[in-house]
Amino acid sequence: MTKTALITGITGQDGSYLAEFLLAKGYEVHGIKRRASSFNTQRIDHIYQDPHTPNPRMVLHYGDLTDSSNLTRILQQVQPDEVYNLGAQSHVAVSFESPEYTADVDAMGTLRLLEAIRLLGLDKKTRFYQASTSELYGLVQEIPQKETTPFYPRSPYAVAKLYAYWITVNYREAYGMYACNGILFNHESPRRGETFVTRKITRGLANIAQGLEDCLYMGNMDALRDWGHAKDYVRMQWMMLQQDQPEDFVIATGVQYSVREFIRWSAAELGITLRFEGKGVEEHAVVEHIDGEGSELRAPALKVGDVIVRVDPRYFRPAEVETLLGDPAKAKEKLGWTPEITVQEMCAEMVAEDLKVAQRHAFLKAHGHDVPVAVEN
Ligand code: NDP
Ligand code: GDR
Repeated sequence: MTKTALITGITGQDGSYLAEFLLAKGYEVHGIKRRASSFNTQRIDHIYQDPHTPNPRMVLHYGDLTDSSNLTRILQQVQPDEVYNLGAQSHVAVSFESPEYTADVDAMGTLRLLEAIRLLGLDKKTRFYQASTSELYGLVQEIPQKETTPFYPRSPYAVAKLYAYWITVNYREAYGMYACNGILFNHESPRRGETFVTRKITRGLANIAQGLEDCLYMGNMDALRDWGHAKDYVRMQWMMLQQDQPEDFVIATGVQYSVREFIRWSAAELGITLRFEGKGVEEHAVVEHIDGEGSELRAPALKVGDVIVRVDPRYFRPAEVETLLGDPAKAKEKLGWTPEITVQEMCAEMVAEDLKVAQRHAFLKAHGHDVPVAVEN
């Protein structure tokens, strides 16, 4: 029997990898996309199926997590075996600027979905995955963090996700629903949104190396994160819904690095050795050495002594999460899950992808065309 899945947030990083994964497993995949004034389906265009084809296995529905009636209608129509609630205002810094909207989507949106499943009588059929987050640990109470570590959220985003975490647990306990939380630590990929720190770095440095930008402006480079690859993490999202009993799991690699280290690796992928100088807001990174081999292709715009990374306090957060390190032992023991892609391999993949785009843009610019490289980040 073909299984049917509904993914909120299908147009996002995880949604796109999860949709690919489920299609490969033979699922019929439905996704909710938001109406936007321009196309917002770039991450899933390669798996899009024309609705005119007979029995398409991937179907998109317009919708929004702030709209109960819309969610109810889609659930009623799709009757999914599995719901993956990945939709969210997912940017921590932005949540300080739009706290109420973040709460509406991330907290209330989760409640709306769970309640719609229940009221439609799908609670015994439909399994529910909630995209919970290591941000719940915030001001960490224990190192490394595991399923039993107390939460201490540090942003409107994390507080909203705390509600979503507990309402998922509550619907499981109160109504016997198969509902579970994946407490996922940071995961990245070439499809990562451009304003999250890893992608901002790989894209920014690739652009600088190609002469499209001058300098990368960073916030807190001391922050420590446990970074994995999104492909490994969506596999685990699916595994969590295939167990006999619903349970919550931490998904992490168990190693952490600083933002500064990620900058160093990214630069190294471009053949550049950086030297960090100065302290606090004065800190900056200087090009110390350029690897001769292939440098005319990778970093033609750079020379030794260029300052290409600086600090801009604009990117400091009102309350920071300084350190996150997950303990994925339960996922390994109970589900046999281990990450297959290291953070260094992921960094190399991200730089390679961003370099290709930057090289294309540099070529166009050299031939007199406008290229839209700058973003507000
Ligand atoms: P993205 O920001 O890449 O994707 C978020 C998705 O949610 C997009 O499809 C977005 O649509 C959609 N969305 C935003 N607002 C709404 C709304 N009001 N109604 C419906 N959909 C909406 O996030 P990721 O793929 O990285 O993360 C997926 C989930 O996992 C999120 O819930 C995130 O909070 C959580 N998470 C992520 C981690 C990570 O490191 N990536 C770690 C732990 C948890 P659009 O494309 O139109 O903007
Ligand atoms: P995070 O990811 O807040 O952990 O949330 P992000 O990549 O935005 O930040 C990671 C760390 O890097 C520091 N940082 C900067 N961050 C950004 N975005 N831009 C900068 O210029 C910059 N300079 C330093 C941050 O302060 C932070 O400490 C992500 C999101 O995907 C959430 O949805 C998810 O829940 C968590 O990961 C786990």
